[in-house]
Amino acid sequence: MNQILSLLQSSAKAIAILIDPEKFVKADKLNFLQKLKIAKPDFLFIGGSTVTRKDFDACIEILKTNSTIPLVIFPGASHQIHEKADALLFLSLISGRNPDFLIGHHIQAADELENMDIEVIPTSYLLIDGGKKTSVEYVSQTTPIPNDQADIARKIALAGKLQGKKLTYLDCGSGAHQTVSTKMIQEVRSIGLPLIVGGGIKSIEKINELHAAGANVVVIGNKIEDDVDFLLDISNLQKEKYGTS
Ligand code: 1GP
Repeated sequence: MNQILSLLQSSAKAIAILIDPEKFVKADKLNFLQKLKIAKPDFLFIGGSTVTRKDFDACIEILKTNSTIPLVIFPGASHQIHEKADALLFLSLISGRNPDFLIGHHIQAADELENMDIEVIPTSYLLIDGGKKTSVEYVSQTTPIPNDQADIARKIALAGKLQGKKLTYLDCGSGAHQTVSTKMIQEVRSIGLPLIVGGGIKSIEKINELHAAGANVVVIGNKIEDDVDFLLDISNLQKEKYGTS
């Protein structure tokens, strides 16, 4: 039952759209879902720093009813679990030293996850300075890694790999001014785990640049909340990659 991990491992130049349920429930869902169908991203990630269980569950139900794109939980807290999702990134915020985000939320979720038919993917999560204080930094009360310290990021990700993590996620946090640097992507990719990169990515040029540097999956959240038509640009990118069918 490692379908999503295999998909992530074999992904090159993949795109994930991040949906924050708190914002999604208030948005024009029909318009979003129509454009999502056209864009055909490789993954949908769902999660947020301050989401209620009610909004989270409602969002999963809507997405699973209206889309066949693999749905992956990117949880901000232990209650963001749902058996209709295809997988859950079991994130340890190993760039920080807050025990709640290293192991605390995981313990709270463990029994429920064990009894659920959902793929759980151990993931190293590293918060990188993106030029502004983001919700993740505030909520987790951890200090991000300086953006120019690629070697520190590599060492932390390597330690995560040796602990058994299957993926690395480098994140500048939602709405960051600056994205993860190409140098950091190259360094972290050298440890040999699939790499997800997110935070502050707002253009097709930037997506291409981060893919070329070695990111297996690039995550887009805020940009689509601000401009849903960006999904149409993503559609063109996906067509170039996979052909028009
Ligand atoms: C944040 O990686 C995600 O955790 C996405 O960031 O919302 O800035 O695209 P944006």
